[in-house]
Amino acid sequence: RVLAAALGVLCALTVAPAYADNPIVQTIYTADPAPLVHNGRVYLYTGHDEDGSTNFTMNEWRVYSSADMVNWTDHGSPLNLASFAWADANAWAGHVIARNGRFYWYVPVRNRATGGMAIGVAVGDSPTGPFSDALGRPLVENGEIDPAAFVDDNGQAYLYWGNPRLWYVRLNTDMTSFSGGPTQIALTTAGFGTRTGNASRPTLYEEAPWVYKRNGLYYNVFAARCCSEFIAYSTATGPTGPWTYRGTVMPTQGNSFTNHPGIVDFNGGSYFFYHNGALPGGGGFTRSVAVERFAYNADGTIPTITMTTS
Ligand code: FUB
Repeated sequence: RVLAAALGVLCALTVAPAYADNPIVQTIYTADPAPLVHNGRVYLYTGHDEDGSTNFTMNEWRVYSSADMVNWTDHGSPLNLASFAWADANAWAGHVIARNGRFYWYVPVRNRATGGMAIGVAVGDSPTGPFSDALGRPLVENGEIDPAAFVDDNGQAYLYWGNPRLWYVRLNTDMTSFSGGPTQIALTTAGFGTRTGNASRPTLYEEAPWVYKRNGLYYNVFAARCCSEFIAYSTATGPTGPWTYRGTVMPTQGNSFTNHPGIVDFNGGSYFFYHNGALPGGGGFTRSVAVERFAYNADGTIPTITMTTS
């Protein structure tokens, strides 16, 4: 019996997956996760909700990394508002992508000159920086937010963003310029679900697109229906659609009126990053980034994922 018990413990130690507690960061409030897998590590880029915020008080972005999804290293804040001389507020949801040995960090910030939200891009030679403003001006500006970049198998890169609309541009290979103008993705109910009670926003799409390709299928995972947001997704056979609405990824849950998705595959598992208000003092403006491991269904659909807090 002693041997059996010992074997049981050994099996449990060997087989049971170990994960860090949620939220991932428990010393400050973090929001808007954007994971990147690079050279055997997951790099997690986040925003920073400052303590006691009663609105979005966000002045910097932060980086964490892990080789095992259990132990996370804090790399501090290699990018902040002051990095963009032309910006004066709103260090909101960004996205980092690697290309040609460089790292491009797309961020929405307020343009001091216009007072509107614009998308800037910083570049660095390592996933933890240092990063600097690549252009000294916005990459694109139309008052909308939440950039997400994607490089297709043929090398064509895209930048998606938008709230209330959804846009893309074709990025050039330098990743800091684009060809053609910003193009709107048609927000149809077939593509993005049906929202009731809001005539100006008939579909569920709100913000925070996260676009990737898996087994030949393009996924657009997004924050749906402010202001008790849930995470939903659409799929397409091409990077610009037409999109087909596929349903809920993460239902409304947790103590935050926003949520924000990020998905990566790492070491044989799939991971869904999000945020909620789970830390003490947490809420809509004091959020925390968390992660759940999940498995795609056999047909490629994403299962419904619920939040845990520990
Ligand atoms: O963090 C500020 C804004 O809240 C983000 O840009 C949105 O995605 C929402 O999470």
